[in-house]
Amino acid sequence: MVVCIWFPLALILLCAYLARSFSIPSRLGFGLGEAGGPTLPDLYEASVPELQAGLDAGHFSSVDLVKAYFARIEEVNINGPGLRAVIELNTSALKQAEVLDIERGRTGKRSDLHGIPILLKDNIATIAAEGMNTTAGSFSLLGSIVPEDAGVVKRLRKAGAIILGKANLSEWAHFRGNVASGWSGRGGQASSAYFPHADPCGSSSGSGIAASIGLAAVTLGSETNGSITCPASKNNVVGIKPTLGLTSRAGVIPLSAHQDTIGPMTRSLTDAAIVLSVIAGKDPNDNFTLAQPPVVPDFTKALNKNALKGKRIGVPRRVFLNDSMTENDPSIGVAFEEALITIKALGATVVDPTDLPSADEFIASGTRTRVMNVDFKAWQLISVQLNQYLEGLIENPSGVRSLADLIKFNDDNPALEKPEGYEDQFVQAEATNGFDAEYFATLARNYDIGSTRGIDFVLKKFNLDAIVLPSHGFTTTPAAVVGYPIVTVPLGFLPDNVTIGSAGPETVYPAPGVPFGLSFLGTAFSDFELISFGFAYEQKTQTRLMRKAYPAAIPKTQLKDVIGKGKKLRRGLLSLLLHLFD
Ligand SMILES: *[C@@H]1O[C@H](CO)[C@@H](O)[C@H](O)[C@H]1NC(C)=O
Ligand SMILES: *[C@@H]1O[C@H](CO)[C@@H](O)[C@H](O)[C@H]1NC(C)=O
Ligand SMILES: *[C@@H]1O[C@H](CO)[C@@H](O)[C@H](O)[C@H]1NC(C)=O
Ligand SMILES: *[C@@H]1O[C@H](CO)[C@@H](O)[C@H](O)[C@H]1NC(C)=O
Ligand SMILES: *[C@@H]1O[C@H](CO)[C@@H](O)[C@H](O)[C@H]1NC(C)=O
Ligand SMILES: *[C@@H]1O[C@H](CO)[C@@H](O)[C@H](O)[C@H]1NC(C)=O
Ligand SMILES: CC(=O)N[C@H]1CO[C@H](CO)[C@@H](O)[C@@H]1O
Repeated sequence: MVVCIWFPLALILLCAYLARSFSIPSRLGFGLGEAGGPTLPDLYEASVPELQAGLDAGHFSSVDLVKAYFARIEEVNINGPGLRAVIELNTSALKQAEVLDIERGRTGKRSDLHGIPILLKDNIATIAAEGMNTTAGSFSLLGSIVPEDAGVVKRLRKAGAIILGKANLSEWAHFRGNVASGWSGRGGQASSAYFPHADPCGSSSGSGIAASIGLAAVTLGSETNGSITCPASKNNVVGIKPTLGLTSRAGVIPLSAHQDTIGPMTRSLTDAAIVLSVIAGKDPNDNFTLAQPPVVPDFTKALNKNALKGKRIGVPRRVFLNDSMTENDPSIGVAFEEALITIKALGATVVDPTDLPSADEFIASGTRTRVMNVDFKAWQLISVQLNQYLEGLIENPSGVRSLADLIKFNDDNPALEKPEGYEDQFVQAEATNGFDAEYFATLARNYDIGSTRGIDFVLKKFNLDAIVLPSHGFTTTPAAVVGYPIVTVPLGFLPDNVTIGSAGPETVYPAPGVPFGLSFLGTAFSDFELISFGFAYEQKTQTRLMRKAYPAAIPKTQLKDVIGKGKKLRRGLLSLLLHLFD
């Protein structure tokens, strides 16, 4: 078309006419919107299918998308409300976007994520040669050279996704004792976009915040115990904590091989299903993935509005819905009861109650020692795995190569890695030694309380397809200890008159308007079904857009602000010419 523009007028008209006859104009970006240009999606909410449609039609390019997301991050990350959701940007993202745009034009898109910008939690490794660090938020890993991309990153790259940058997190995925959620040494204190300084939850805090206001098209988080579910819930987005072994943890800074999972955090289940379909699959570098079913489902096939029809959904009330134990605001319970009515209206049978025989064993007080024991044994594993990760680095300028080094680094650098009493868990993990009989007994007991007398027990006893709970409280723990999936979707918002509480030195919770989610839980590899149930609920209720982020936290930059001026002129001229042929 560039050629057309500079030819004599007659030829221009001919070019334009031919282009129109072959309906090329819309592909090249001359589709006519209200103001003579195409209607561009609002990046606050834009879904992956909408972005793909615009990219395919040539209304904008991936370069435009990267520019727009960079500008949106610039507006609110350190500036403005200072949400501190993003820790680092990928300096080669623009260049990559250009290459992917050209490829789209020549040979079409590789996948639904072709040219789509994604933010990764900062514990997911990306090769250092391309200029980004992988640090879990800690200065002790700044400049470290990882041996290779994380398994999920390899898949994203192959699918043509653009790695936009790294998201802030609760440092070391919250393995820092009593430190506020969303705080890391490198990234500072992140906060939710729904109330100034609100606790974003963690540890995938930045991923949740970034997804909630469109700082990227989609994001990835990781969960060991609640770290996708809770920040998804508190930031009004969808989260999928996949079954352990569905997504590879290779190259992800480890906490527990028996609990860690990587999953999408997005504004809709449609986007989450698209991302999960790309990142799921076997990886020889994470042998837990070898146990997954032979074929990775196309999770977008689960997006069925009628999926709850004829299904049986259980409500495990004891402990999990007892506010005096969960300390959930009563408004969450009220919204949950309404959700049950919606689920019934969608054609499901709600079986209520379906208590977990092991319920009391998840309470933090009373049987605290038991839960602590579980944690302690997880720490034993961390001491092994984290040491392996640190030893496996090709280079680490801080010199940290073991958990012992890490404890020393933090002690030596209080100004960077400051919070008082932070290293309790590191010290305790370091104090463990090897896998003894008690360790294996604890694993067995976890399986017992999570599955045998937990989730699988009630699924079988009441012939259920899934169980449902508010996403806050102890909800995530039974699934965590046995590696079962959770799908969380927006459920509601704390009322405006809620009493503001403190969540840390710089954060508040509860606070007015802070979102909360609804979790669907099931057995191993029921991810597909849970996605379908969440989708039916999401589509029926459309809760997410019932409340937006506070005004200062909403970035203003849109695609129209970044689409190249030169291109705009060309587009304008051609639009004019095309009108002549209408
Ligand atoms: C990553 O860390 C190194 C220091 O080791 C720094 O030079 C580089 O700028 C960092 N990358 C980014 C994108 O901040
Ligand atoms: C930057 O983005 C490009 C495009 O996705 C990707 O190939 C590259 O690996 C990214 N850089 C890093 C450090 O992740
Ligand atoms: C993975 O490998 C380890 C030893 O390398 C082994 O103990 C474990 O059972 C394997 N897990 C699976 C799921 O194959
Ligand atoms: C809720 O928990 C409290 C203890 O914190 C207990 O006294 C009460 O009986 C529980 N309520 C129900 C309905 O189980
Ligand atoms: C998981 O998180 C919940 C909620 O923060 C907590 O009560 C529980 O003790 C944790 N469990 C484990 C095994 O880490
Ligand atoms: C908030 O308002 C609701 C009704 O609008 C009321 O039921 C509730 O008690 C109020 N809560 C507080 C903390 O004032
Ligand atoms: C991308 C970005 O804004 N990164 C910032 C994250 O926070 C640290 C600490 O304030 C800054 O140094 C980075 O520039």
